[in-house]
Amino acid sequence: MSEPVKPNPTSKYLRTERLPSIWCPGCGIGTTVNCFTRALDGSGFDLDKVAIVSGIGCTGRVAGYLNLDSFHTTHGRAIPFATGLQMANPDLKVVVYSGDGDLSAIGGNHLIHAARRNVDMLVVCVNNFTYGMTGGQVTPTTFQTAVASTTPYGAYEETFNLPRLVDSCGGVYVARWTSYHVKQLAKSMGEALNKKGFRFIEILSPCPTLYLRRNKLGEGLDEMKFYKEKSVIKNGASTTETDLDYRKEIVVGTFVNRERPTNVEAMEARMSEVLGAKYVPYESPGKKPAWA
Ligand SMILES: Cc1ncc(C[n+]2csc(CCOP(=O)(O)OP(=O)(O)O)c2C)c(N)n1
Ligand code: SF4
Repeated sequence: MSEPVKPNPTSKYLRTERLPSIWCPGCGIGTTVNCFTRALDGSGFDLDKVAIVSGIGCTGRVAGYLNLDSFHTTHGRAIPFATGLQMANPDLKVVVYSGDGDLSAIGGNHLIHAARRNVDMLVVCVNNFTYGMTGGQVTPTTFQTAVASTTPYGAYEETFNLPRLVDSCGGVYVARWTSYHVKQLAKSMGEALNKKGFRFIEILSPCPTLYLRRNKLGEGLDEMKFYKEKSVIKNGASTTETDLDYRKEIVVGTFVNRERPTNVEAMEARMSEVLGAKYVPYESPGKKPAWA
């Protein structure tokens, strides 16, 4: 007699009625979602208090597949939307989940200022080095010499090292993994979910359809083998030593885990210092203030 099939532990976190997903075979985005559901599974959080926000792009579709309060916002605007959500309801755990183009190109200004202000949110960036959804254009993370639809002779501009950028702006938790590092990624997501302030996890991930194929780098599985061979785990490494180079060593790990007042805490401290007893502590607009 055949054994009963055990339910997949991730199913309860997904809108399974929407499956199969739009992602291509070999795409790394789904693997990262699996890690995220495992992090949620181990967290013990009230899922009614976790909200997920994404912008536009293949990664931006993640919000629609998770069985949480999900918001699919406009391109590059996931962080400001998430900031409003968090300020309106500070009890929520707010997660932004989006692609490298969405977060660091059109949304780059929001990324640096949310990190500077230490807004209380976790930002997960799936970095596939290209604009997947719109046909493989160059992004701020595309390596020099890699080919994109808009750089047919190879990219030539300097690239962002996203962990270094967010660290230098003041993010309190900064990590990089690849979609090969499923155990470490799930653990890191769990750690970051449990922390306050601006947390950022970059995940290097294959886009076989528009990046790997165009650069003659094989299929998704070939890229996973590449990640396995070239990654070096250096937890606590200075982000100045984590620059990436095309097809060279990949430094992964949790680089930053520091404490700093969130933007709301900093505001409270300043206002209390200046106004003393006259200061009425911040209450979210949705709640009645304690004194009313
Ligand atoms: C204001 C605006 N400009 C451009 C677009 C077109 N657009 C949609 S998704 C996208 C890029 C997505 O790339 P990325 O964030 O890297 O995500 P991926 O698809 O690779 O996961 C662009 C340029 C848009 N929807 N809105
Ligand atoms: S185009 Fe690339 S990023 Fe988008 S689903 Fe396909 S493989 Fe994934």
